[in-house]
Amino acid sequence: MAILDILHFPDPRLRTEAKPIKQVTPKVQQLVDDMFETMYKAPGIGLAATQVNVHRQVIVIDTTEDKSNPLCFINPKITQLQGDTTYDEGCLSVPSIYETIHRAEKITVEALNREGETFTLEADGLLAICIQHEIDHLKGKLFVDYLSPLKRQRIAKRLDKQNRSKAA
Ligand code: GNR
Ligand code: NI
Repeated sequence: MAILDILHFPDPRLRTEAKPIKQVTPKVQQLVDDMFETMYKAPGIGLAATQVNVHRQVIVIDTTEDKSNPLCFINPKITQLQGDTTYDEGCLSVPSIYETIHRAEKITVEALNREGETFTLEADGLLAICIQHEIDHLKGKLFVDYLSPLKRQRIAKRLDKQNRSKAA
């Protein structure tokens, strides 16, 4: 197991589109395990491979407080979207920024699990929001993209300074 480094906005690598996983090999399962460890340590409720600079379609999520529902989505596809909701979203790649974002309220998602088996999940509430947030990452999209250009620019400037002062 290993803790992986998380990229921070406005790092251009966060804009990379993730490619599908052809086969769920032990190496992919190792990535999933490292992503869970990285997400729990952060702590966060979700993590997309894009955020750890791996440009493959892999997501891990656990929205519970006691780490009791680890979910892994490989090659996820949303097959149904229903309703509208808003939530004050944050992102491990956009630290200390929280903004109200509109999303579908209820979704159906199809994916492969850590064993490479297909499953379908209906989700609502925070889980549905988190799945949409993570699938955006795989497309190179961030929650700040839903804000006005001015707001996004201000956030980029602030984080760019932080990124520079942290770079070795
Ligand atoms: O930890 C996280 N919390 C969160 C809160 C509201 C909406 C989405 C999220 S996901 C985020 C972790 C993260 O950045 N995943 O990509
Ligand atoms: Ni995020």
